[in-house]
Parts: sequence; structure tokens; C-alpha cells
Amino acid sequence: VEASIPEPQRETWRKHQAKPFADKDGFQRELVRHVETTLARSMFNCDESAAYSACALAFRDRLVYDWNRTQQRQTLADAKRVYYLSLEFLMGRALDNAMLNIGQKDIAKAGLAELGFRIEDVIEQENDAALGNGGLGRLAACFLDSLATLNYPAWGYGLRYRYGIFKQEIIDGYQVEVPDYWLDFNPWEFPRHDVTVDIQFYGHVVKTTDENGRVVHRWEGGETVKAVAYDVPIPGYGTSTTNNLRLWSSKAASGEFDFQKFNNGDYESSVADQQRAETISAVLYPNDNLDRGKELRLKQQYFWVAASLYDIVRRFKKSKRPWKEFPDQVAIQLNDTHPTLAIVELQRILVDIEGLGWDEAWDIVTRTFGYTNHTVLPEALEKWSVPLVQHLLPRHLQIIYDINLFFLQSVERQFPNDRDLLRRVSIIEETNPKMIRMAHLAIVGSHKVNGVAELHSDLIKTTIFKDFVDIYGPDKFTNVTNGITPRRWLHQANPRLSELIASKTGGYGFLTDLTQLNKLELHVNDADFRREWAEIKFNNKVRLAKYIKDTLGIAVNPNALFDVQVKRIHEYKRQQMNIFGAIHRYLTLKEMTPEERAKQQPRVSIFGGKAAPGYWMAKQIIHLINAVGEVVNNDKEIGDLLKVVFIPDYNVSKAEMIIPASDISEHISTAGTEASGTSNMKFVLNGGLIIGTCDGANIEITREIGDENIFLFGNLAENVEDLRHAHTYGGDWTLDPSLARVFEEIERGTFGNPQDFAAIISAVRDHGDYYLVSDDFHSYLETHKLVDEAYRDKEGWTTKSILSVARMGFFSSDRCINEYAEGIWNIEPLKGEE
Ligand code: GP0
Repeated sequence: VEASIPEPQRETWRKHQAKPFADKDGFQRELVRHVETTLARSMFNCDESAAYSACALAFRDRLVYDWNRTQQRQTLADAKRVYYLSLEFLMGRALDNAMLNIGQKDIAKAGLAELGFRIEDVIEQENDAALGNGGLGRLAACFLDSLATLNYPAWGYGLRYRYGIFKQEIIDGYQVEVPDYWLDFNPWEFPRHDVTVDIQFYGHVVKTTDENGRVVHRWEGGETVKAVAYDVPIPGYGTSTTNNLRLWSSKAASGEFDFQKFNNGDYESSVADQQRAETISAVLYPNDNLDRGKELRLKQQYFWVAASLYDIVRRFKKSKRPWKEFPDQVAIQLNDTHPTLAIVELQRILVDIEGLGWDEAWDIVTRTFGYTNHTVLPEALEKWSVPLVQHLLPRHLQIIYDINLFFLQSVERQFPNDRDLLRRVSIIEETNPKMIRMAHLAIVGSHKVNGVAELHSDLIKTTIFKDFVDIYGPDKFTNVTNGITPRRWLHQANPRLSELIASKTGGYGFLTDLTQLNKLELHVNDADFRREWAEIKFNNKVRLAKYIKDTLGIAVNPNALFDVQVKRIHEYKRQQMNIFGAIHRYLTLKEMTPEERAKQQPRVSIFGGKAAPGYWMAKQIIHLINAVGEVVNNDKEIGDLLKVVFIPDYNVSKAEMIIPASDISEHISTAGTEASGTSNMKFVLNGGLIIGTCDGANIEITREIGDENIFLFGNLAENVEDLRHAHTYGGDWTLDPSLARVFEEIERGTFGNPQDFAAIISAVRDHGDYYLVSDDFHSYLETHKLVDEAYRDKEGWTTKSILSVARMGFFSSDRCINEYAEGIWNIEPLKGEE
């Protein structure tokens, strides 16, 4: 039987078509129905967790309705789609977001209250979907929200990890990793057991000729693993467009394993076989800004890329268009180099399977792909060893070599006799073993390459990709400054502020046109408005203070200045400088007379963030922060003047609570190292000021909000190289005296065994201070003094806060997605009748 129902029977279908609930009553009916049927419970055993499940299922039904219609509409329109390939989607919770985007949170709130539940408690039951490490994964999640909100026909493709980023516990001041098994109950995914792709690994290549005498390559043997699709609906805000995020899960493709070749006659049990296959999508690699080159990671990459491309090509082929129209129907964006094998895979499909000529295929490939670079840190640039790729993907290695050959030949024609240029730009690095430079492959195989903030995009053009600018010209390289979704990062995280803004700007239009925030400037002198503004911030601080007291037992005063640094722990992000600054503050307070002390501005230094499990130095830094907190927080002389708090297990849902409660946040990376940063945008959008270096998007934030509203300090990116050189060869480099004083105190044992912190100190004092902590320390401390002074002027601070928010319109991910759509993807929105 055909899957599609014939016309005569469709009337019956239409009569019974699912309809979304429209009011509180309808919502309650659906919720109770799910409690009593889907969950098989009743009002006598419905706890908060069951209420969450039923509420989520009710909203899920509601989403599915729009989702189905969106997919039908997009198929019918046959318009160009964009596919966003990302190994990470850091989605966080879905229920609150779904209720707000649909516009029915009020209904749910009232409906739940009448059934005996507080909506906040119900929302809290949900596990975060934490399929990402940090900024890169969260950016992908913000992009999905904007794509749907702006009605773009778009799909996300990723991996359905059984374990997301680990959960962090702090035990005796140290990070301990606990597995994140998040799939126990996940109503937001739909297994598509009928949508599967067989993925091949290993084996060998057979070269033959076809009946026309053409050379053909056949990839044979090896093992096969099955990819199963799991679909997640992505609702737009204020629109019925609900896009699809497709995550692949690995499964054994039983009966297709080549036992002979790979088990050396040693037959594994079928269970072990199953487990081996399932291992591919089992766990997210927990590294941020670091490439470790593990074979399983390469398997993940190919598995995901091959399944996604098969799916994309299958969808294109249904249109029966000629291949040359592929780039008119399909744009694929590579989120970093992780999916770069997609370039090779598409070339393989077109040449080996579809029989196109090399040049014709390559033209299609390069018109299809765009590549986003997210870092210039050398340790993060992906390289795969040639022997590993040869073993796992023999045909792909041949294709990579051919791509490189044709590329280098054209460079040679353009710049004859420049052997060193060829060596520098080659996709293959001639080390032992040889390595494949994935960024070079991504550049050669894409029509656009973009950085994620102006400074970063300039840096890639003048440093790591300079030669490619000479080869391709500057137009291939572009900037798209990152953005964040105001739906989650303002409306959801800070509902009262959102409401206040709406009351002053004429409704919630700013949520889809963030530049409307500028209307707030008109009210900056309105006393009632200012009072409410400050009160909302204070209440957010009270909420965070309560959380800190309840979970950590530390009492912090909400009238103190909340100073927040939450992000992955990394030496380049310089949490060590922050904690050195806190120690300096502590020592300064200790030296004061009680009278002097009484005049100081009380502070709470709040930290949060995970260290990669293998990043020893980052873990030492976490330990130092906790050790300092232990001493400072229990010092009776200091009291409320200084508290140091490390909030364990920083994640998206914690960010939604922490960010609205910040007075000042720290974005203090060594200049030139943080590609963009996105939490800087979230903090300012929530009325917090920032202290930061001239790095990443801090520079553009300053340009937008005005330099009187931000605390910038430290050396500039253009001077970093010289400063580093001076550390190693200069001789005249001396440790900053205040920092020397901090080190002395640590070494004296004030914060516990100094051995524990020796490496953190010697990285700065003895090993070249690569991240320029000492060089920036003085200016960092001086700028913190300015922060204290500014905060004392409560009215002045409120003015800065309001004006900053008013000028943040540029940093919406909607602006960002529109730039991609126009400048890189060439796609148009497709709206349904609402
Ligand atoms: C960059 F290379 N980023 C990487 C990586 O492996 N992981 C990651 O999260 C981040 C950058 O560090 C960033 O500056 C940037 O804003 C983000 O990618 C999105 O572009 C951190 O905020």
C-alpha cells in the first residue's frame, strides 16, 4: 500500500485531524488525559515530575501539529533549505521555551495552578538537553530558535548522544565528573525507526572501469553501522513555523559485519557487537577549544555527516531536478571543522555513486558549503592523521588527496615557484605521521568562510588563513558577528524585565525586532521606571542568593556587588586572574583598619564552569577558587565585604538564573583569543555591566553601548606577540608586584597546601606567562576600583544599565541569521497563514 492516503479517503482523515488546544480548559483536559492515560496515573499519585511529564506531552502535541504543517508546507514549496551541521546543540530545557514561543504560558500557569501546581516547580523538573560544551553548542541552539522564528526552511543535523556533557560535582574543592544520562524521559524527541541509513567504515577501494571505459572507484568490505533518526521539533516565537532538528543515533546493522577481516577469527558475541555500534553516539566529547584526535571522535564525525548527507541527497532527488541545481536547493553550513568530511562525502556521492565528472561535482560541492571558524587557538584546529583516515575511510582519503592535488596545481599556476606557499596551504601537513588540516579542507571546499566577531574575522584573514586570502581574494572571507536569542535570554530568563520593557516600548515587538529596545532611551529619566528596573535586578539577586544559601550554605548579601564569571574553565579565559584579583582584594581588606573597611563596597565573586576532564590545569584553578572561598567566606573580620562562591554544574538552566542576577560580569580573555563570546551579550541584555578586555565581541558591544558603559582594560591583541616574546627573551620582564604579593600569600599556605597551587603560579612566574596575566593584572585591579566607585553611585549605575540594554539590539541572533541567509545561504523565509 502507498504511504500517502488517496483522495477519496482523505475526507475522513480531515474530519478527525488533531486540533491544538486553544484555552485553559483545553489545556487542562489534555494534561489530565495524559496523566490518566499516557502515564497511567491519577490525581492520587501525581507528583511534580508527573505533572511535568503530562504538561510537556500536552505541549508536545500542540507543537507536533504546527511541525507537521510546517514540513508539509516546506516540501510543497520546494524552496531552498539550509542545513546546519553541528556536533553540538546545547538546547537546555524545552518546556518553558515551547510555552513562551507558542504564546500559551499564561494558560499553562493558570491551568496548572487550578490543578494544584506552581508552574515554576513544574518547569524545574526537566533535565537540560546538554548536547554541547559551551559557546559553540549554545550558538547552534540560538540559531535554531532564530531560523524558526524568522520562518526560514531550515534543519539542524547532529548526534543524539546518550550522555551529554558530564555533570559536575565539587568534592573537597575538586571537580568530580558524573555521567549525564538525560534520556530517561524525553518527550521532545520522536524516534523515526523508519528513517535509517547504513554507514560504512573501514574496508578497501576497488578501482575498475565501467562499460564506457571510465574509471570507477568502489568502496567495499568493512563494517556497517545503522543510523536511526530522532527528530526534535523547534518552535519559532510568534509563528506557526516549527522546524526540525534531526539527531542520529547509532545501532548495530546486524548481519552486515565483516567478521573475517576485523575479528581475526575471534567472534565477538552479538551483544558486544551491538554495544560497539552503539558506542558511536554514546557520549559527547567534553573538550572545549581543544582537538584530541581520537579515533572514536572521527567515527562520530563521519557517521553523522554521512547519515545527514544521505538524507539531504534523498530529499533533493525526490524533486527530480538535475544535479547542477543542487546548490539552488541546498545550503549546508559547517559549524566549525567538525563536519568537514561532508565536503568529501558529497564529492564521493556525486562522483562514485551518481557518476558525475570530477569538475562538475566539485563545482556543486563548493557552491553548497559554507564554513564558520570559531577559534584561532592552535590547539583547537582539527587535524586527523593520514593513517587513521586511510584505515577508517580509505576512499575519502583518496578524494582528499585529489582535492589537494587540484588545489595545489591551481595555486602553483597562480603563484609559480613558491614552494613554501604550497607547503603552507596544503591540506596535507608533511609531518610524521602526515596530518590532514581540516580547516584548509573546509576553506577549499566552501564558497564562504566566516569568523564570529569583527576582530576575530580580521584575525583569521591576517594570521591563520592569510595565504588563502591571497589565493581566493578577500571576498571569500566574511564576518558574521554572533548573536543570542532574546526569547530565551531575556523573555524566558528574565520575565519581569521583559514585561517592564514591553510596558515602555509598546508591547513585545522587541522580542522579534530587538532594535526596538532603543525606545527605552526615552524613559531613562523616568523615576518610576528606573526604580522598577533596579528592583527587578535586586529581586533576581535575591533569588540567586537564596539558591546559593540553599545549595551551598553560603549566605551572600544581595546588596553586595555581584561579580560573575561563568563559562568553561580555560587558561585563556583567565579565571586564574579573577581569583588572583579576589585574593588581592582579600589581602587589601585584611590590611585595613575597621574604619577603612567599613567604607568598602561589599562584593560577591561568583564563579561557575566545567573543566574538560583531561585539562589538569583547569581543574587546579577550580580547586584554587574553592580553597579561597573556604578561607574568605569563614573570615569573621571580612563578613559581607567579600564572598567567593563557586556554583557547581554550570549549564543552560543555571545560566538562565545566574545571568539576570549579575551586576558586573567578567569577559577577560587574553586579547585575540576569544573568538566572540556570547555570554557577554546575555549579561548586558539583562542589565548587567561588564568588565572585559578588547577581545571578541566585547569590542562591538562597546561600539554599540558606548565606552562610558563598559569597563575595558588590558593589552591589545596587536601587542600580544611582542609581550610574549619579551617574557621569553626580553630579560626586562618583571612580575607585577601586586601579583607577587598574591603568590606569596598562596605560598605561605593561607589557602591550604601551596603544592596544590604551584603549577598555577609557575605558569605565570616561571613559564612565560603565555596568557599575559601579569601584564594585565595592574590594569585589571585599577579597573575593578573604577567598578566599585561606579557602583557606589546607584543612580549612575542604573543609567548605564538602562542605556546599555537599549543599545543591544544588534546582538540578536535574528540579525545574525538574516546575515547568513542573505550573504551566505541565499535563502528566503517561507511563512504559513497564521
Ligand atoms: C570555539 F573553537 N568555541 C571553539 C570550540 O571548540 N568551542 C567553542 O565553544 C566558542 C568560542 O570560544 C566563543 O568565543 C564563541 O563565541 C563561540 O564558540 C561561538 O562562536 C565562546 O563564546
